[in-house]
Amino acid sequence: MGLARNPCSWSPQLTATSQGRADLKAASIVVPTYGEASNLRALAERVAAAMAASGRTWELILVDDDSADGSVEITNELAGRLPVRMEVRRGVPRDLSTAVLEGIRLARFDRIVVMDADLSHPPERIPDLLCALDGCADIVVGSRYAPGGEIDQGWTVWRRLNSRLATLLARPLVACKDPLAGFFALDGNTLPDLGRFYPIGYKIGLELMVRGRLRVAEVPIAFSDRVLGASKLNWRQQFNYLRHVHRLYLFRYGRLARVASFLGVGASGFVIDVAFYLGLQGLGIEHRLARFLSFWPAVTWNWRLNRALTFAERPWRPRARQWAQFVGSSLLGLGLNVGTYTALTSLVAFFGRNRLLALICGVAVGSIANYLVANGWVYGRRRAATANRLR
Ligand SMILES: Nc1nc2c(ncn2[C@@H]2O[C@H](COP(=O)(O)OP(=O)(O)O)[C@@H](O)[C@H]2O)c(=O)[nH]1
Ligand SMILES: [Mg+2]
Repeated sequence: MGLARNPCSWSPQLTATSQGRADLKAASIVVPTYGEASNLRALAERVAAAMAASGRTWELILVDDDSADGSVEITNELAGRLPVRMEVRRGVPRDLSTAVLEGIRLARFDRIVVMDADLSHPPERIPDLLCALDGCADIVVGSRYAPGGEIDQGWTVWRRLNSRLATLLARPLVACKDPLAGFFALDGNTLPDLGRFYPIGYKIGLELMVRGRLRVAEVPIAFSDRVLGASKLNWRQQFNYLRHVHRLYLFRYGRLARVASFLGVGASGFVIDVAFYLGLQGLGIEHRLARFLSFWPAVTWNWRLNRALTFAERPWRPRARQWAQFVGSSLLGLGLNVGTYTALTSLVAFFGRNRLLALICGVAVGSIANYLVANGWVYGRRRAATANRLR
């Protein structure tokens, strides 16, 4: 449900009229933290002031991945005067998204707000998010890109572009102008079993919206960059975001997305094939041998990418055997491709005159066969408990 079509979208009127009954509803505020000691006091105090103004009962749950920076001591001090507690996770991989899921699990109240610790998300807007949630949305996003929302004025062109492109990629998944926001309110009762969520990386809000099939409303916020502490966003997280989005496409668009992914991987494999074919000849290798050799990196590339992307949610299978099966299915596809071309051009006069069309038919037959064998055999169809482990 998008902003324009959504009767629940935030508006000043909605906030004002909801205020009275909303006051009765308590909220748990969940914040993942790692190395945020310098921000915790200001965060707790600003949350406390905002919640006091709204008249709601509240608790602040910090889910920390064992930061060795005095965060626990500061939280203990805050807990003496405010409803703040910290869950310290040890022995699990450090991860923002699973920290948020843990916080949601621990929340005492149905209404849950998730936000960052670095004060990029203004705590003063929490009551507005909660009021909008009292309309008819399942999740209310504190949105930088809804009308009236703002990003930090100091953002470089590169950062703006990066954020816009990443947002654009996720837009077909959910009708929300800021699907990557980390500031949102939801009702714990509308969430499916938390075990059904498999975020890879930072974008837990997107995961909840898409897999939870939540109805979304947006409240504009002014996002400001952190002043203290350091961001944990890195290149690895950005790469994981691409993997995450890819999985969500598979979830949302099913077979269509899988076929598109398979074709995309095949196209990228073709580039590898040509690159090796030309490169090896550049090294002085004879062209037929270069053709034979370039097949292997290309087929290996395709196998690995299909394993990591196209069939990412399929059960785990031993690599060597699966690779051999993939090579077999590729050779079968190649045989059908060339066989179709040969049969059409030698048996059908029309294709004899239009050999390029015969070539296209051959590629189509080979690709369809490849996909069917990969889908039904190489990567297996059966779902298992391991289906969603990360590879
Ligand atoms: N528990 C936990 N929190 C994290 C982790 N990485 C980041 N965070 C928290 O998630 C929020 C957003 O992280 P931040 O580094 O500000 O990311 P950015 O806003 O995208 O630059 C902050 O509150 C961080 O402390 C992590 O691995 N574990
Ligand atoms: Mg931040």
